[in-house]
Order: sequence, then C-alpha cells, then structure tokens
Amino acid sequence: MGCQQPTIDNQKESSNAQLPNVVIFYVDDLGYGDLSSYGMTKTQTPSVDALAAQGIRYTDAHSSAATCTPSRYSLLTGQYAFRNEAAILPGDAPLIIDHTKPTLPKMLKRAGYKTAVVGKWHLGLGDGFVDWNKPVKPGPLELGFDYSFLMPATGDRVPTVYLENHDVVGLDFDDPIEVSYKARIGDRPVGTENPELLKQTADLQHSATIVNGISRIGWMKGGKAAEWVDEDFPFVFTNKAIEFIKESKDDPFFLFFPFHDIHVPRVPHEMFAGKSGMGPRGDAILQMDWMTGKIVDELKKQGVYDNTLIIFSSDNGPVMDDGYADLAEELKGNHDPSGGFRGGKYSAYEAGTRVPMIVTYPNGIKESGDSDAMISHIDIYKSLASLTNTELDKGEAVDSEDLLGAFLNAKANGRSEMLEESFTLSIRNANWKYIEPFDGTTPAWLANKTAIENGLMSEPQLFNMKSDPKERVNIADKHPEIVSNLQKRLEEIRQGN
Ligand code: NG6
Ligand code: CA
Repeated sequence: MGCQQPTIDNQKESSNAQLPNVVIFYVDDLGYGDLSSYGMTKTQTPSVDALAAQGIRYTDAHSSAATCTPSRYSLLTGQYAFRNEAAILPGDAPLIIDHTKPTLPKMLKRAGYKTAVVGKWHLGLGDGFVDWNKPVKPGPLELGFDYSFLMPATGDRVPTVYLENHDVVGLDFDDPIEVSYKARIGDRPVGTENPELLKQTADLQHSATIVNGISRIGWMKGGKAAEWVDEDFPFVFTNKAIEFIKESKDDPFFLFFPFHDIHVPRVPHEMFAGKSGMGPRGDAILQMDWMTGKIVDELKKQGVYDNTLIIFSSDNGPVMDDGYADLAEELKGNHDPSGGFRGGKYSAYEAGTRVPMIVTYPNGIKESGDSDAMISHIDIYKSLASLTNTELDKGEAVDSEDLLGAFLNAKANGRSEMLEESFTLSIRNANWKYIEPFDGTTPAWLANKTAIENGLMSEPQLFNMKSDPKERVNIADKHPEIVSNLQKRLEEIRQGN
C-alpha cells in the first residue's frame, strides 16, 4: 500500500492540525506468538490482525527490557533503565522518572500535541510517602501528560483504585485509604487466611489483601467505595480513551494506552471468559483485542484514523504462572506464547524482549508488509521527534535512535546494534547475541520460577542469531574475540558512549 496522501515533509510545513496523531497500544506481557497475526492458531485476534494487515508487522522488534517498569521507563525517557536502576516497583514506590527532565510526552507537547495516558502505570507516584487521600503527585501530569487515568501500579498490587489526574476516583474521605508493603493493615481479609473467598488461588507473595475475590501483593486499608472491579477494566479504560479521542480530535493528540491485560490477575469480563479455549490467559488476549478494536473504531468514526500513527506492542515477553493458579500453562495446549524463541518474561533470552510490534499510518506509510528491522521501543522517542520535526535538547533521549524510516517503510533498515535489558544486559547485532555473565543474586521468587529460563549464568553466553535464532548453542568458548569485543562495546554503552 503506497502513500498517496501528503508526505511528511509537506506536513511539517503545514499547521499543527496536519501533524499525525500518535496512539501507542502497550499490551502487558504479550508474547511474540500471542496473536493470530504472529502464528497463534488456537484463537483469533481479528482487530490487531487488521492493523497488521494494513501496516507494518515487525519480526525483530523489542521492548527495551524483559519486565514492565524498565521497559516503560525507557519508552518515556529514551534512556536505558539501568542508568537509573529502574526495576519492578512496589505499588507505593515514588515516581521513578525525574519530572524536571525531558520525557516523550513533554517533547510531543512542545510539538503542539494534547497528551494522555490511560491504563497501567507502574512507574511510581509521588516523591516519597504517598498519601492517597491527598493529590498524588508528581506523576504523569508532571511528566507532560495533559490527562491521566491510571491503574497506579499493577492489577496484582494495591492500591486497587483508579487515579484520575491527581486524585483517587470515587474516594469517600470518611474512609481514607492506607497502603502498606511492610505489614498487614486494616481489616480486609487476606489470601493466606481466607482462601475460600478467592476466585483464583495465589502464591504467598500474592496472598495479602483480598479485593474483588482476588488476593493482591501488599495490604490496603479503607477506600472501600473507590475499589475497582477487575472485570470492568475493558470498559472503564476503553471509554476513557474514547472520551479523550473525541475531545482531542481537532488537535494533534498523543494517547499512550498501556493495558492491564494480559498481566495477572487474569479475570476477563464474562463477554470473553471461556471464549478462547485457553483459559483466562487466552480470554484476556481476546479482551485486549476487543479493546484495541473499539479504540481503532473510534479513530475511524472521528475521521482521524488515516492521519494517526498507531504503534501496537508489548512491554515484555510472555509468562504463564505469574502468581495465580489460572491454568495458563495447563490450558494453552499446543499454543506457543514465545513464538518459537527461547525464554519469556524476566529472561535474557530473546522471548524476554522480542515482542509483536505493528505500525499503521495510512497517510504516512510508504511501504507496508513485514519488516525484519531490528528495533527497540527506546527508539520510539527519537523517531517521533523526527516525525513531528521537534528539536531535542542536548542529553535528551540519549539512548534512542531515530528509526522513523523503519517506522514508515517495511524495507528500511533498523538498528545495527541493540541492547536488551533483563536482570543482566545483552547486546545484539545482525549476527550475534552476547549475554553478559550475571554476578548478582537471582531474586528468590525468580529462581523459584522453574518454568522460565531466565538466562542468568555466571559464564558469558554467545549465540549466532543467523544460524541459531533460538539460542540453543552457547558458542562463547569458540569465539573469545567476539565475546571480548561485544563485552567491550557493552561497557562503552554503559559508560554512555
Ligand atoms: C513480580 C511479581 C509478578 C508480577 C511482576 C511485575 C512476585 C512473586 N511476582 O515481582 O507477579 O507482578 O512482579 O510484572 O511478586 S510486570 O509485568 O509489571 O513487570
Ligand atoms: Ca509486563
């Protein structure tokens, strides 16, 4: 499909209203093989597949890390998470991004965009202890979003309430909220004592305060009237996104839409429950597909779809058991969520970060189809700066590469080298992947996850990505020179070169 509409250069010369809207659909824990457009056969994802059929489907695109907080950190700052030691955050952690520094939404605001984030946050909030009964800040508004409607941390972490801009939605001030990640507070039942109240049994870590029949990580007291109902997520978040699109359709707008799905707890609405034949994890995939379809439909209804650049992707690779007994493994049958790659969420192997990624933009894509360009989500920052012709400050998004060419053309090249973050660092180029030896202590909860090959080894690992893309044979011993060069390169990047 060629581009018959105004070219990017023409658009730059015309008014802001001509700038394309940008929508990022950021699914949680969706694996490379978890869409029917990426090989899934057990159930279908028609809405996402329609995007893939119309735009560019990437086969070597990567979240910048194998877990959520670091991936999101890099997406919004254009910097590697290790530079700020960004790791999975507790639900009461302070905001991990410095709000006095440049961010992706601030950059787009500079370009004249209206900006919003709707969905899962998990980047921390506040600057120390958070009092959820007072305005909660700094947060997304201070980072450059004009509007935010959030799940503050994750679905499996307290507080289980929505935060709209600075305020908890529906809070009764006579029943103030308190959150603790240290000790039990309040009189809500907990998973360890009242398993009969649970929709899904959970591991010890996920067995604290029970809300809506789901035990969570952490304890919460008060805030009863503000509690979310997990089954309502698809409607609540989709409607907020639709409202934002309706209100912003006359301006260029940026919508960051990070899903809760298909993260745990997986408790999809009855519209989807039981529909995938793969249990709640498959049903959550269907729910995510439906939400995507609704939002894309709204873009079309408002007449802005053709002038919207949509990026659809995932924050890290797939995981089956992530704390709740939802039969993800037992019911997946022959479905391969990693799409043939080794590892999954948390892992240094490819399936940790190699995720589905689709870009559509009818007015701007020069050539659609499959692209094997090597792309990291960290590159979204500079590529969108280039798309919107926005100057960057010195030191802004230092680790991001302008890959706008590859966002608009399936035949264009991507990166020549790329970093992958997990609990260790890996470096890729066209031929090789090198995984640095891990000299830390594997967190106990991860070490106990025997179903996931985390890839953490005390020796160097080297794979030939051309002949062995599934990383079966470690050939580090045979190529000491390549190992030493890649280790050197990794060190240079770590030092900021
Ligand atoms: C882990 C949780 C896991 C999940 C993950 C965050 C335990 C044992 N495991 O610590 O269930 O919540 O954090 O997932 O607590 S992520 O996709 O947001 O990174
Ligand atoms: Ca995730």
